[in-house]
Amino acid sequence: MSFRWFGDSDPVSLQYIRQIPGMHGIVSAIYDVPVGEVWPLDKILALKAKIEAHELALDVIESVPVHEDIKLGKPGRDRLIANYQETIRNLGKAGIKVICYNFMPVFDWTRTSMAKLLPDGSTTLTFDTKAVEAIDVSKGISLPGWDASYKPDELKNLLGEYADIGEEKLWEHLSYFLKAIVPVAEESGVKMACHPDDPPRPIFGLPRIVKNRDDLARLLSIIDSPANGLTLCSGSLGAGPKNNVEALVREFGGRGRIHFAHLRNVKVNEAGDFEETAHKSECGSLDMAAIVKAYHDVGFEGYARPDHGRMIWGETGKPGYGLYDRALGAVYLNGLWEAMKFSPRV
Ligand code: DNO
Repeated sequence: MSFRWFGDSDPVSLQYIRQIPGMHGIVSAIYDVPVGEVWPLDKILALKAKIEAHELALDVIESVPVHEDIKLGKPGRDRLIANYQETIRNLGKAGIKVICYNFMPVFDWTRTSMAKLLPDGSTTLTFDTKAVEAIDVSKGISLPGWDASYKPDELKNLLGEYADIGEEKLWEHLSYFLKAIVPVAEESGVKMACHPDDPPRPIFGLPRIVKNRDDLARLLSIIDSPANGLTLCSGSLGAGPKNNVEALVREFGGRGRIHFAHLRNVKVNEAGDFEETAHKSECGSLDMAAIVKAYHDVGFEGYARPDHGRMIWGETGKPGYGLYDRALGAVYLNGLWEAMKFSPRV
């Protein structure tokens, strides 16, 4: 069990994370190296030492971001890929076991509200399909969490560059990237773990290719190596009304290709609108016990994290990444996992 921590600026301290029962490790990243540049070994080692001083492990990195020029297949990509390879080598030298990344054009996870007030007084992240469709991309995109990420012109240019990149082109670019980095990950003793698209569908006319069972199977078939694996995010995939997360765990976990489990619950409707909920099965649409059981049945030995949580008990901080609800989630998930010892593997 692990917990995401955003470094020294994170309002949640390592000390508090350490106090969560059954907490083994931290999932983090180097945040002050520009996307596309090499993560120096000394920075990685310093991060690791800081975390280990709190008796926590740093085995998983989330994420090493992929530069847009790699996703766009631009001529400069070879230099950026060489840098990515060097970062993988450095992470391997520091003993990192799993690197999470994603291949979503322009936007990483996207929500329409970062703090929807729920009847019990907690707040949560939500996604409303109609609100996203109503946005006129040509006039600029204002979305919570993204407002300050790009200057309007920069965003316009970037979206323009993606105009001729359909799904098949994006697959080609992913494949080019994986063929270059997976052998380096193998040599470095590191496993790559692609995070699915969140939400699992195209947004703003941008292609998205890691959305469902067939996409995951296709990604894994590009290179049939354990170093080419998945971060299976129950909340992201679970927001696709047709995705069956338990079946995905059985299929891809059974093949030893899930290295990192993101475990959270969502309440989702037919249109694909969703709200992030507390972890317990009855709170959302996903049967968390069945999902954890599937991990147990396939003999999962990878890493997990409670992923997001609501904001409860008056906490303020980074939406989705407060201490309290994630801690409750971690303990709930550890409880389910411990109870699996009474459950035969099927
Ligand atoms: C959201 C996260 C994602 C994830 C990246 C992985 O909270 O799960 O931002 O870190 O997509 O590359």
